[in-house]
Amino acid sequence: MSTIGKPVIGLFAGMSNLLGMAVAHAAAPDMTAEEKEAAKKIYFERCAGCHGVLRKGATGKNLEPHWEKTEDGKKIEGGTLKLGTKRLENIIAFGTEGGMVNYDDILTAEEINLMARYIQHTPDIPPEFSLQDMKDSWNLIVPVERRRQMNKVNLENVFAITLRDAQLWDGDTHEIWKILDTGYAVHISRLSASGRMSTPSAGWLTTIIDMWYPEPTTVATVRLGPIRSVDVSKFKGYEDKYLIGGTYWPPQYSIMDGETLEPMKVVSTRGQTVDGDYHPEPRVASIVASHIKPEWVVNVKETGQIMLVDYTDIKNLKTTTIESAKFLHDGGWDASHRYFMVAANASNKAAPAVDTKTGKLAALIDTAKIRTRTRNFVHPQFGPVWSTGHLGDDVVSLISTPSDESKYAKYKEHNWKVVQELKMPGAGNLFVKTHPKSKHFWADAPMNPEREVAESVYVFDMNDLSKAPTQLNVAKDSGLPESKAIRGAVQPEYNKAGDEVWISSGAGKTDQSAIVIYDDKTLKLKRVITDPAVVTPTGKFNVFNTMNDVY
Ligand code: DHE
Repeated sequence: MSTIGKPVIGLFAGMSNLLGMAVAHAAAPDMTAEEKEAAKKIYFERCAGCHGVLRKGATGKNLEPHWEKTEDGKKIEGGTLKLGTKRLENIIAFGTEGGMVNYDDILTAEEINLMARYIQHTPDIPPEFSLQDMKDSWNLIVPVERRRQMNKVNLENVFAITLRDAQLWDGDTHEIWKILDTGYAVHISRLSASGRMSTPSAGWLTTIIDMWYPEPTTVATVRLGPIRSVDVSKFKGYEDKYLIGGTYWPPQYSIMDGETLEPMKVVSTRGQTVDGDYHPEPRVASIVASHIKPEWVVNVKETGQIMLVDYTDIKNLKTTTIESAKFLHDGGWDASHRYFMVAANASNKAAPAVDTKTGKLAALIDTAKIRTRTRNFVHPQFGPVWSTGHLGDDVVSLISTPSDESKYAKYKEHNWKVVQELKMPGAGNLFVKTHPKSKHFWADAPMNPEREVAESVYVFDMNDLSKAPTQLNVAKDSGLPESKAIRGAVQPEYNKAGDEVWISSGAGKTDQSAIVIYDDKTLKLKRVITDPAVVTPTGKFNVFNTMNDVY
């Protein structure tokens, strides 16, 4: 069954795609060259992440001028041309119940009209980016032999926080250690196997920040493309030898030297989906490094193929490709670090779990919801479980996972089944978190349309998971005045000791944001950080927890 839309003007559109040029559809509204340039920039910065560069859809809907697909044996068609400018303006401005967020507080009315017209035209195709392009962009600022430890900071309790540019916080003192310009649109930060070097994934620029210096220092940079995930080689004997980065455009992953970022290899992810259809833009979603093998798990979003990339011989790269489910996103390890479960967002029916020991698909778990990300803990009744929240439903699902430990053998009958659903006050969850030393399980809901829900986090008691969660209104606890835009509470993250939890509370660019810290045992407010430098914080990555995949 093909779910990929087809261009309305067949051969002509196809040829223009090959030539890398955009062709206006006859019925698309007129635009000047300047308007198109401005719209193209907004599209790549704001829309491509969900809808895809070629607009074929993933987390968001297909936005081609015209598409056709077959569902349950029936041919259906649609497209932006059919929706027209007025309807598109409304969708962009006010969002939809399907999960599209409103942009009326981000874009001006003129920009909304511009975008509504632009997406009725054939998609623009950005240029490719080769190994040579990467090599040309590579900048080794501090050679490896000149790097030495020059501070006594407790590096394992540093937090890398995503703002417009990366920030590093001393987790012991709660003070900003350094704000670094790491390029536009930082997403996540990953830590080297040693925990000394932090690599934020940003717009086009990938950076290594070395924390050995009196102040964290950028030691190398390279341009790869708009990137969502990076990781290092973590297996014994290969610690920090290589770094891998996966891009949304061009659809490929790149392997670099882990300490200098010297580009070594680029591998395209273009190819067939699990249904056998060719996809021109299968983007690299999450990447994780195995602790038990010299391998990375690379999740390719649109094709639903999970690649196990063996990094022992980069020149003769061995890859195992596992068929799973389409629209892979983010995931998490089980407690043993043998199984990796990944969300298959728009497939909406199965969450693939990979057995990295055997290199095979272990299960496709039926959860019938839109999953977000997974965390693991030991359930009092069901033993080891994965947990995953949902963007589109008001529950957190707990899924039983196998274990090699004999004490958990009695839970075998539950393995790969949803054993419990924890009730949330509404949908809109993005992140859940716990810690091996904690008895609490935290879930946010920043995408919920209700202010009260979106601005709060919900804490479950793991001794009695049938109890309703405790609501902590993070925006109120921040003490900041009510902002026009909702001050969503985002991504709980533990410190190394597992006794405090940091939460981002941010609204618009011009509103003061906060990092709100709670005591995990008492759930009492511990500290609010409202430094003016804290602007729209999102992800927070504790060095120890990130380098060891503790969650
Ligand atoms: Fe993320 C993880 C992709 C929007 C905050 N996000 C990830 C990962 C992927 C991804 C593939 C997994 C990386 C890994 O672990 O290897 N995110 C995307 C998107 O495609 C999407 C929908 C749109 C986009 O253009 O990026 C998107 N993400 C967002 C946001 O709007 C968030 C809330 C804030 C932001 O980006 O400004 C956001 N994503 C995060 C965070 C993580 C993440 C905080 C890591 C969480 C963790 O606990 O590990």
